[in-house]
Amino acid sequence: KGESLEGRPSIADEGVESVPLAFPSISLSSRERRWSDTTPYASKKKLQSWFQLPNGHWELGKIITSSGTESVISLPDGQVLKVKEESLVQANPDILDGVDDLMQLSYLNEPSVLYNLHYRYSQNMIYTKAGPVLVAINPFKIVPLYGTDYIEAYKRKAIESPHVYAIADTAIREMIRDEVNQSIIISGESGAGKTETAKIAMQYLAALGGGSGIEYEILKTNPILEAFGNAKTLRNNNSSRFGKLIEIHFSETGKISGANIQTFLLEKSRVVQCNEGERSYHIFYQLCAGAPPSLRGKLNLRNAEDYKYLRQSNCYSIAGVNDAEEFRIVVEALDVVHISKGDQESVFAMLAAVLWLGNISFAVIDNDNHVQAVEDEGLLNVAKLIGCNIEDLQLTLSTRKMKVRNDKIVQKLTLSQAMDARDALAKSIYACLFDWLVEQINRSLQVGKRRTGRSISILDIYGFESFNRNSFEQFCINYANERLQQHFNRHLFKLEQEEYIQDGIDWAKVEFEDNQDCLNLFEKRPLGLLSLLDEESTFPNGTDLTFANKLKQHLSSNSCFKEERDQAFTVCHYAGEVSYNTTGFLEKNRDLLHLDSIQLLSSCTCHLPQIFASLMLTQSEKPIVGPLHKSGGADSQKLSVGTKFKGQLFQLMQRLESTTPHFIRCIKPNNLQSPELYEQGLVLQQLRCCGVLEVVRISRSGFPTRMSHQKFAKRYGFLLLENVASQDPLSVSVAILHQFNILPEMYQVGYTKLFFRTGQIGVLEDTRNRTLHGILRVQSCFRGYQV
Ligand code: AD9
Ligand code: MG
Repeated sequence: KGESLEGRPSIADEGVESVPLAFPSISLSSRERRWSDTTPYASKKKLQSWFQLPNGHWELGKIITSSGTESVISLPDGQVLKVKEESLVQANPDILDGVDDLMQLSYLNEPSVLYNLHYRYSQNMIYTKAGPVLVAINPFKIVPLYGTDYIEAYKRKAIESPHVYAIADTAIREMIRDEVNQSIIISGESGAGKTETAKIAMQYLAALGGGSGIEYEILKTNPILEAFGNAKTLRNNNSSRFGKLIEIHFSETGKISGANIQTFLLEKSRVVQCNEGERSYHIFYQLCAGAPPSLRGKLNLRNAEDYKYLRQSNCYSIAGVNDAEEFRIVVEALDVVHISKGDQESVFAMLAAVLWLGNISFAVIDNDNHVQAVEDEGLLNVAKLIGCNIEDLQLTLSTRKMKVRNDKIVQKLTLSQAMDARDALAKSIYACLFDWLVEQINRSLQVGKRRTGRSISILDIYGFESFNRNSFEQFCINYANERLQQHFNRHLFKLEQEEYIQDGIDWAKVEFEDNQDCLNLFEKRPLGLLSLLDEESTFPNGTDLTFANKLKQHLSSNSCFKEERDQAFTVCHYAGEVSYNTTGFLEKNRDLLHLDSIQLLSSCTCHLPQIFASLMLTQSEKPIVGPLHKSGGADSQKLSVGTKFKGQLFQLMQRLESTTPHFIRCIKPNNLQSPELYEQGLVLQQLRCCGVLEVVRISRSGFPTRMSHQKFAKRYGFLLLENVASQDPLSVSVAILHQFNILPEMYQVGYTKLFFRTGQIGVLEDTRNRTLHGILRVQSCFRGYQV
C-alpha cells in the first residue's frame, strides 16, 4: 500500500490501454530502435501517466504515490489529485516525444497519439506517419517545408521525415518498380488542408519535369479551377465546391507526358444562393475587382455590391486575399492552358450574364399574381451578353410553353416560378461554363504522344460537412466521403486481413469501424435514401415533405437513420451525425431546366455555343418525369443528380481500385482557421472517425509489404552470392532472406507471397540500388577507357 511505483516492475501489465509494441520494427535507425525499446525506461514511464480532466482535456500527471487501486498525481498546474488507477492511461517515455511514425510509440493510446502530434505540430512538423498513412495537420500559416531545396532533398532521400513529398516520391518509385498505376487519396473534413496538400503533391511530381512545359501547365490548372470551383464558406475561406481527380501521365523515362482532370458534382446552388458570411465562387469577385477598364465597359460590369446574387450573403472580401490580383493570376493561367483571349472574353461575358440575371426583377401583371420580367438594366444586359432577343428572354423568364394533348398552350408564371426559372438559367450557364473550362484544360494537357499508360492520380474532393442547416449539397458531399472512407477501410483493414487468411499467415485481427451500413442506407434499392429520393422526384405530387415522410416510413429501422421532426432526418455518418433538412431536395435532385430556357440558350449568338452543347445533351425533350432508375444508354440523359453522382462515385472507386493507393489524412486542429491552436477534442474526433489508431495497430501487428515469391526472387536473386539459377522462386527467396539476415519475426512466408513488416523491403531495396549503381559505375568506367 502507498508503495512507490518504481518498486513495482509488473505495473506495465495492468496498463489501462497499453498496447505494448509486439515487435520492434527493424526499419528504425539504431537511435530510433532505442526509442521503441521500452525496458530501460520501464521505471520512468511509470512516473508519468495521462489523466483526463472533467472537461475532456488530457494532462500529463506525475505519479507521486500509488496503492495499486488509487494514485496520487500532480498536474502541470500544480494541482495534486487522488485518482483511481484505472482512470490513468500510460504515457510514453520522454525519449519518444515527437517520433515521426506513431508506430514507434510504446504505448499506443489516444492521449499519447494526441500528445505526439501536438508535440510535432508545435515545432512546425505538421506531417506524421501513422503506419502506411500520412497524417497532415493544417498549420494555417506558412511553414518552411516546401520548395526546390526540399524537393531535391526528398528526391535524393537526404531527408526522411514524413512529408507529402515523400508520399509522392514513393508513388513514383512504386509506379516504376511495380508497373502499376498509383493514386494519392487525400481526405479530411472541410478546411483540413486537402486542396493544399494536393497542390504540394503536384508540385513534387511537376518537379520531375516533362520537357514540353506540360508540368507548368498542370500547376496552372489550380488557380483556374479554384477561381471557378472554390468559395468562402463558414468552414473554409477557400472551400472546394467540387470534387477533383487529376491523373498525371508518365513517359517511359518517368517524365510527365500529360494529364487529365475529372470533376465531380459542382455545387450549382451557390451561384444563386448562399448563406450569410459565405461567398459565391471566387471568380465573380475577382472579375468585378480585377477586370481592366475596356472589359468592364464591354460587359457593363459593376462592383460586386451591385449584384443581387453577390449581395445576399453580405460578404464580399476574404481577409488577406486581393481579388484583383487573383484575377490577374487566373488570366495568366488561362493563357498558359491555351484558352484564347477571345474565349476568355466570352467566359467573362457569361459570368457577367449570370450576375446580371440575378438583377432581373419581375412585375405583377394580373390578378392571378402572374408576373413579367421587367425590361430593366439586368434584362438588357443579359440579352446583350448571351446574344439573344430581349423579348425572347422576357418570355422565357415569364412563361412556360406546354403541350396539353395536342394543343400548345402558354402558361404564365407566378413570381416564385419565374424566379426559379431565372435562377435555373443562371445555374445552368455557370455549370456549363465550368464543364467547358475543364474540357478545354484537358485538351491542353493531352500533349504526350508517347504514353506508357502509367499514371499517378491525385484525389481531392470536398470534405465532410456538417452545418447547422444541411441540404442536398451536404447530403451528396457526405455520401461521397462515406464511399471514400470505405475505400480506405477496404485497403487498410479488410483486404489486408483477407490476404493474411488466404495466404495462411499468423496475425492478430484488428477490429475496425465498418461503414457498410451507412452506405447501404444511401444506396440500397428500392428502400435507400437515393432510391426513395428518385422515386419521390418522379411523382408529380411529390414534395420535400412527402419525401421526408417516406424516409421515416421505410428507413426507421436502419441503425444509421434517425427520424427528426418536420422535414428533417439524421444520418449517422462515420464522421458524426448530420441532420439534413429536405427543403429543396426534390428540385435539386431533378435539376430541371425548362425546355424554353434550353431553346433560348441554343438559339443565342454568344461566342461560346459549345459551352451549352452539354446542356442540349443532358436535357431531354420530355419533362423529367419518367423512369430514373435505368442507367446507361439514352436514358442516362435524364438521370437525377443523386443517381448520376452515385454512378460517378462507383466509376471513381473502380478506377482507384486498379491503383496502388497512398492515403493522406488531413486534420484540422481548430475551427477558427488560426495557427498555433491545437484543440485536443477536435483532433481526437477526427483521428477516431478516420480510424488512424486502428491503422497503426494493424500495421504493427501485421505485415503490410508483400511480394510474390517469383517477383521477389527475380528482383533480389542477383544479390545472392551463390548461384541459384536452377532453383524454384521459393527457395531463392528463402536464400535471400537468410543471406541478408532478415529476422524471422520480420517476415512470414505465405503460400504464394512473402509478407514483411513495415520498412523491411526498404533495407533490401537500398542494397539492390547500391549494387546496381556499382555495376553501372564499373560499366561507365570501362566505356571511359574505350574512348
Ligand atoms: V474543403 O473540403 O475543400 O472545404 P480543404 O481542401 O481540406 O477544405 P484547404 O486545402 O482549402 O482545405 O485548406 C484550408 C486552408 O488551410 C488553406 O486555404 C490554407 O490557408 C491553410 N492550409 C492548409 N494546408 C496548409 C499548408 N500545408 N500550409 C499552409 C495550409 N497553410
Ligand atoms: Mg478543398
